[in-house]
Amino acid sequence: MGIVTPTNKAVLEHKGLHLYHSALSNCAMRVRMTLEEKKLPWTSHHLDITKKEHITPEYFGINPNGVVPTLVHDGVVIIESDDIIDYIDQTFPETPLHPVAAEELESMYWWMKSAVEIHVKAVKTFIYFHKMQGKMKQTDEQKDAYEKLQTNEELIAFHKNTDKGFTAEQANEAVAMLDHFFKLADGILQNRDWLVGEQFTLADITWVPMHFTLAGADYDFSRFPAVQAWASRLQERESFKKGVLDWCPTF
Ligand SMILES: N[C@@H](CCC(=O)N[C@@H](CS)C(=O)NCC(=O)O)C(=O)O
Repeated sequence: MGIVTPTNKAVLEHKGLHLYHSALSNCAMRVRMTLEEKKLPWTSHHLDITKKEHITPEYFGINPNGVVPTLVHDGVVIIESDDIIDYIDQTFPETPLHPVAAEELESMYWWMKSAVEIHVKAVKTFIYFHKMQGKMKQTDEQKDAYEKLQTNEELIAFHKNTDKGFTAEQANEAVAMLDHFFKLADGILQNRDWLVGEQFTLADITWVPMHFTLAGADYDFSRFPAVQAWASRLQERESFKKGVLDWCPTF
């Protein structure tokens, strides 16, 4: 999706980099890590999603899906974490976070798109089932506000589940999807340090917050030792400490 035209025109006045984000959002962690890798200064607009601070007409006027993160750069509004980190990498080319070879570039975008595609069905569903069940209930007032603002069918269906609770069957489907990708990553990481080629890229930045949050929700990573070693390497990076742990020390 990338660049959108906001109906909340106030953000057009933002100068520099402004990030709308939440401490525990794995999608927002990607963006904070990318900003730290590039050593870019940014202004924080923190929204506590557990308190539904993002469910307001003002925020839906910036991000039409009402989810975090959203980046505003000199009045340009960018949504979707994979598009945001790609935008940052392209706009601030120093310290490139992408490979040069076309085949590797394609592979990097494949890992990034795959993560976004499975976000609701696999990552969110697993985490809500194992960690948030019952904790994200909305009051009738919040439900009304959400239904008036939200038009994204996938998110409407997802949030109906957060209220009544996810089933074990949905959680098992989530595990099967996650296993598929982590098994693939484990095979790749047995022979090299990063997901794509020889270089640390946006693919690693996209997937490591998923590792962090899923591990915090007790997804069993002991089955994927090369993924575990990769995550330990990543956790040593300054960008992980500042972009993830400073905001969310434990998940
Ligand atoms: N595809 C979006 C997903 C964003 C998303 O679902 N964000 C979550 C946090 S990781 C959120 O805002 N959840 C609050 C909600 O669904 O109301 C992206 O990659 O940016």
